[in-house]
Amino acid sequence: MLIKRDQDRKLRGEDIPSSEITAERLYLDRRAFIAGAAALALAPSGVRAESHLAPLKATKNPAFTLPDALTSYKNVTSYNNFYEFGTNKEDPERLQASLKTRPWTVKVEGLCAKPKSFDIEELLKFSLEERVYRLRCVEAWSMVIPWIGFPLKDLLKRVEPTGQAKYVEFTTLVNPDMFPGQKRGFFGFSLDWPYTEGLRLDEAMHPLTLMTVGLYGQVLPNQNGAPFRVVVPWKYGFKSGKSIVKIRLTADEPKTAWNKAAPSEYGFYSNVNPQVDHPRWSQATERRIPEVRRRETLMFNGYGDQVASMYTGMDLKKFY
Ligand SMILES: Nc1nc2c(c(=O)[nH]1)N[C@H]1C(S)=C(S)[C@@H](COP(=O)(O)O)O[C@H]1N2
Ligand SMILES: [Mo]
Repeated sequence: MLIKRDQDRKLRGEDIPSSEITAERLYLDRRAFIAGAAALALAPSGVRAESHLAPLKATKNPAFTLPDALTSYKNVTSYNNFYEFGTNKEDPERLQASLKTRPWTVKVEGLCAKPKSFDIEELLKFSLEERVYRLRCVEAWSMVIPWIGFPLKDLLKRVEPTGQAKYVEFTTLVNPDMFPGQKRGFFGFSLDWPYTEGLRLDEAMHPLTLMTVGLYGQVLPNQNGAPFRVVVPWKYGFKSGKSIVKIRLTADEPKTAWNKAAPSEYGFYSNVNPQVDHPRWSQATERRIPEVRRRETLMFNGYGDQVASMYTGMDLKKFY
């Protein structure tokens, strides 16, 4: 997030030729046509290469749709922040193949009566929904993504948090063989691995907080945080930790990777707030990838009706 130099260059070059039909188009076609096969038959060969991931069935949840146009599959999967692969937006797509998502276990532990390790196959059997959410990066760009997942509360309830549990900590995999950015001697900006993030327990239990396993009708692409990634749509994107291996219930506010790296720039709460600028740039507006024009950033990323009450009485300039 500290490095912005590639953004404009990358964005300008990113327009998709109209001749190229993306997985997004395929996805929309699938919805539009009863015969999905017809859409596949019409697609040029390039499409199949882009949508090789396993399809994932999920029930569309009509309570979580948006009037906004979806960001293209191409943009969602080629303009990423995933510093385990490097700091450039194109690094995650370019280097993603080294991440192996099987076998994969997620430990849910800490202050709970029934700590448990969940195999990824077990997590895929949770009741999966499709929800369209905005994701607003702290760098002042945003996307609109059809995620597939289930509310985190469904998982937390299974382990029965104790009365002492006040926070939830998320930990991303550490494995330098899979993540070049974690290698010793990696040349470039590096975080203190593992990437950790955290939420207050009420935020974690909020129905909007989604544990995701897919997007655009398929399993998560590696670059988007496969195989298991949290999505917190009213907070800046960095709160949505990728490739999660541990979820821990704690009494104290967890340390978070970006807060450790630059405490004056990235706080624990990190709610999207157009009124509180980042020390080095405004948060009042944003660019919807791949647009150039700016639009106004909405308080809590547009989810204020659902989440504002959790912060009643808090000074959001202080708890940024
Ligand atoms: N483990 C890990 N999770 C991460 C990041 C990261 O570098 N490592 N980047 C964050 C940031 S800054 C953003 S904006 C989103 C980007 O998600 P996307 O690439 O799927 O759009 O992932 C977040 N989760
Ligand atoms: Mo971000």
